[in-house]
Amino acid sequence: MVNLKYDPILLDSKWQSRWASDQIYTVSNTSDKPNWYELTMYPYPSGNLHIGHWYAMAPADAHARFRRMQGYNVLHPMGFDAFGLPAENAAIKNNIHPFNWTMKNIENMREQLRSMGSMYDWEREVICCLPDYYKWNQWFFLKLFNAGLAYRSDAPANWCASCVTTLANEQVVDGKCERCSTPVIKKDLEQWFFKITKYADELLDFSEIEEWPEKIKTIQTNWIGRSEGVEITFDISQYNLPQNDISTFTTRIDTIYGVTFMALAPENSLVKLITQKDRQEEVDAYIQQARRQTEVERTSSEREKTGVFTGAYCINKLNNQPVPIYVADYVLSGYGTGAVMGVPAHDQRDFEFASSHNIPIVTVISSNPDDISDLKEAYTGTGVLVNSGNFNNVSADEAKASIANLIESNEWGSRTVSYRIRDWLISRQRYWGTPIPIVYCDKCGTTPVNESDLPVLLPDDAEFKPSGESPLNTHSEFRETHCPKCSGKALRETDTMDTFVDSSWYQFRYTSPTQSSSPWEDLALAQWAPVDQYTGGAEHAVMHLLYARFFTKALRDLGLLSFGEPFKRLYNQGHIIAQNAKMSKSRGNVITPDDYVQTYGADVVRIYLMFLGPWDQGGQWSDNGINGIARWINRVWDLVHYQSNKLSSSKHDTQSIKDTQRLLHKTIKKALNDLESFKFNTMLATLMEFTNALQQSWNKQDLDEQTWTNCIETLVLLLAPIAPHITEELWEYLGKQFSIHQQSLPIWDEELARDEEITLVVQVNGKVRDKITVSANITESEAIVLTQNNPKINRHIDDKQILKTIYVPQKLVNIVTK
Ligand code: ANZ
Ligand code: ZN
Repeated sequence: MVNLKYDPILLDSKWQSRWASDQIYTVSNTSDKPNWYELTMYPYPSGNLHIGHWYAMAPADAHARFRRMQGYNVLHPMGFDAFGLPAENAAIKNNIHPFNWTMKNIENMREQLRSMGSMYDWEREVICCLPDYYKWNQWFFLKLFNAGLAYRSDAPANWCASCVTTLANEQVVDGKCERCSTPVIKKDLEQWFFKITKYADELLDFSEIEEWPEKIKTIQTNWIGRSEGVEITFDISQYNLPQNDISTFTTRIDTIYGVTFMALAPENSLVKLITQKDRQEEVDAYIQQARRQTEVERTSSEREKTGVFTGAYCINKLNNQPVPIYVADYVLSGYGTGAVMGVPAHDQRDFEFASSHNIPIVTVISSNPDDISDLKEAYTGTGVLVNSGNFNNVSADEAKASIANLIESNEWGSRTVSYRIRDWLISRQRYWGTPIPIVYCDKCGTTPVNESDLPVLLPDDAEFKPSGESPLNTHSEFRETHCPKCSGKALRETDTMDTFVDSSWYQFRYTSPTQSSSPWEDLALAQWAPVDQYTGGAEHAVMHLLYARFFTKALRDLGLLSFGEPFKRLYNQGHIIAQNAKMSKSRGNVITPDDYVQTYGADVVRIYLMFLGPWDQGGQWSDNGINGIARWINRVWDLVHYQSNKLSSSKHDTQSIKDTQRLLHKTIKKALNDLESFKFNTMLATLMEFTNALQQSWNKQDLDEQTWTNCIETLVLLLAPIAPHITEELWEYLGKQFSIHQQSLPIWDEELARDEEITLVVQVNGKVRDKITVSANITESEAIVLTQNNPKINRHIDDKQILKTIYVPQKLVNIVTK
């Protein structure tokens, strides 16, 4: 452990209380400076701020501070995502009310966040479990309901038996509950949904966004999963059923002549109707077992493609061929029409299915029509059509268009677009969430609560033990109510909302968090929103980040917002690990930031977190590393405390002064450009080089006082966003005005920041062939590459063999050839 030259605990608390009493972080909605809204994802109040929180929040705070010193009026608020399961689970386990548990945790975490030296304006804090916040969740719900964007439907929902609640599709990761990893099963339930699918196309359009990681855009794009194709019907009129056709969605209508079977999802309602008597038993048994499989199992490419024949046939309208109809669980009920036209020759799943069920495999696309040999796997490439009637020898691309035309003109189907994304299921069968403001009346049906009756308060005395039923169901005082329309007896909806509803609009609430007559004050919102810079984890790609985009667009269409994207720029930080592994209690490698803050103070922890790797890639915590930072901070402390007035004027060296000035301006330029783009680690490396150079100069005593002071002040200013406490202390020591955080950043002179340039003479075999202007810092290998790529030199060495290259630093390169 490295001893610091100052008392970090004293220093932290000294400046934290000064900042608070002087209210230097209070943000006004209007200012003569331009506004900048920089937001970091708010934490769940789990009780303790862990190192992951620090890793997300300290660099974000540094960036917001940087923007402030750059001249912006910066809003960088903090709040708590306070509803949700952990509170309820902790409550059940420890017999403490979720409200009390949550508020106690918030109190603790607020103190920890303060200890970080953050610039949050606590008067803007948002806590979602308080009625003055969740009231607006309910208000938005009613607006969405009235606009047809919130609806109730009976559908097989994702059910986590451990969390005893339904989950949105986005919360099912690899078939498991995103929270607790329990395999998710399907349960038929009446649930509330938000119609995110209505915005599928718009959500694919990122043009209103200024700068998001490509990765997140790709994940969202894939999640939405837009496929253009054709919905085509196959004739089943011979069975005299209510429907005369089976409809199926395909992206490969060019393969229509290769259809040799039809496969229905086990859940497809047609299965019951079409299955022939002698097949009934086998089909029923198959459906039973399919229901027990998770979606991941069903779609796994590893798994054998199972299925059974229904005994029925449909007719391919293009060639009038009968096609046997199977039930197969690799066909999903939630996608397309829940039916697949099987083309084994050109789809691998179909190929495997056909191979194990003795179904013919007919090649209809070939890159070499003269040689159609047996396939060992599906051919998914392009080519021309074969075995395809009138379309033989037509290219697959052309055939896609002309077959679609033929189908449309015969009314056998039409071009259509399929999406993978499903509507957002927002009902949760748990207590600790926003009550859904709906009443069920025998006479009037599903009736929204009157806006004037909001909020529907979450009763604080519910029996919130999980039973699979909503806990509010057993709270008769809550449940039994009167119909808003007819005043007759009616029952309240007892499900609560997914907490992702809360986080879909919290970014707007910070602009006017105490507003009571509307979710935000329009004028305040106009000053700040949309968020200029958002930072947070990439794991939210298809949940929070997608939901918030949807919400913003829906609210825009309701006339509540004037823009369609919540976050203009997004930056995802990486993860911090320890001992080469993710931190976890069971591994025993959890780093507790408080311990380090107690030893080294907040600044050293902050600097270290920003230094240990590129922020977007994360890095590894090491005690050695933090000691290195402590040593460096001691050196900075020393540098600032050297008595610059004692620099004797006799030793000044003009060249050293010139060099130092150049280094100073280069340092400012690099540091600020790095800060701008979140490259904290290289920014800090630059400052470290700078301190080394200053130390050497001090040892040589070759600078004048003015240059020295200038360098020292600049160093402290540049470090201020990263290490707010020690820089405030040093700023005071330098006799400067409080607060350093209200100062402007140093500016660099582009001319001075440029590398000094020199002229290199280039010779070939001793003859001068060119003179080139290069940076004075050029290395030998850089110089050689530069000369060899120079066309004037090239012609002299083109066909010759280079024997050697002589390099005289700062002067010349001589290429010797044979
Ligand atoms: C025939 C065909 C031939 C297909 C071929 C592909 C290749 P994407 O691109 O993801 O949208 N499909 C349609 N509905 C399905 C369902 N409910 N469950 C499982 N698979 C389904 O996928 C579209 C393709 O997936 C469709 O195009 C269909 O198979 C299959 F050489 O139709 B295709
Ligand atoms: Zn009624």
